[in-house]
Amino acid sequence: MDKVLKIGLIGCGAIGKDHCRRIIEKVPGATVVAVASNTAKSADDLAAKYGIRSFGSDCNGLIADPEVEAVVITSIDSTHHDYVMEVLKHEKWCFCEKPLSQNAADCEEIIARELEIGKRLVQVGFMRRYDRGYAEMKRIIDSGEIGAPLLIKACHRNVSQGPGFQTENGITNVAIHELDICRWLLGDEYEDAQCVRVRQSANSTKGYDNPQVVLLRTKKGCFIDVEVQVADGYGYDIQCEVVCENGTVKLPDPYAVVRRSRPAGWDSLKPAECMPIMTDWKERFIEAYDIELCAWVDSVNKGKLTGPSAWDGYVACVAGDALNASRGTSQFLKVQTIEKPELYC
Ligand code: ISE
Repeated sequence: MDKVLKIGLIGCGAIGKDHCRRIIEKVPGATVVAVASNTAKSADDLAAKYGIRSFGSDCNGLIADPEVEAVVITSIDSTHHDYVMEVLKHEKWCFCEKPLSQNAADCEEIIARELEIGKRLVQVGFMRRYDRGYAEMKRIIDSGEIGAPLLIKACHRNVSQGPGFQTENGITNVAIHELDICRWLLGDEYEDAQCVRVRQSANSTKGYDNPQVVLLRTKKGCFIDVEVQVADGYGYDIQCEVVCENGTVKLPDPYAVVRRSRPAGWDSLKPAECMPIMTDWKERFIEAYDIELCAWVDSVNKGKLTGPSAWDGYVACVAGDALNASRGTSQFLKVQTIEKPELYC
């Protein structure tokens, strides 16, 4: 019989529930055997739904349990580092949702522990690398057909944020996706970074900056500009265009089919109402999440991780730290990493 990887899942909020369903219903070669969460009730409810074990709020107990071979971490961002370190204490496989940690220093601890073990055990949930649109953009850029990449113009817009959201989270929780995907698309590393506060939207009444503009320069001299709106009030809108020497590549909208007809009430519709726009971020990259977890399980079952590493999680956090430190300084700050260990080359 084929191997079935037994997974324990920590964090039973929106993405936790989604990944639990995904693994049980869609991912071959794996199942979820146990769940735990900061709030015991959400773990109990999810466990009851699938008839699996609940560890309530005992997340470390779940990690230590002998039946659990791999751990998926989908808890709140500030808990990621500690749970990853706990999983590494038991030398188990770990899939950690982005961000790997809240800052670069915490990521360095994770890297040091992996180096001690001598094996990659951690994968970070940068699911955009598994999205067909981004993958096709990368294929075209890497083919060299349209020349060398020069610039990236991107935007990341969310409808709204929950309580407790802070300006810094616009980088560590939201723009972190761009910090990973831009270096992946360009095959380049960051030189320096600057976060610019611009005119604030009328939706910015909750005490955090909105929008913020993220500027990055790479070692090869590419320039990246990302508009980050964490409360745009209209939709989950992700855009990315890479300008190359002899052409451009642009991320397609998720609705690839463009309807050209007159729906009922057409005359009274404003143009903006004609084009559907998603509001739930879990839907926008739904296929990428499926492919990502299938690829992770496949690589774990083969004994060698291939997806975004602790190093990738670290580089994104180093850039994030530089951006947060640069806010209000009007200066580009160096994105200074430690030397890349052989394990991640
Ligand atoms: C959200 O917190 C996420 O985790 C998603 O991955 C991201 O795409 C979204 O913009 C964030 O708000």
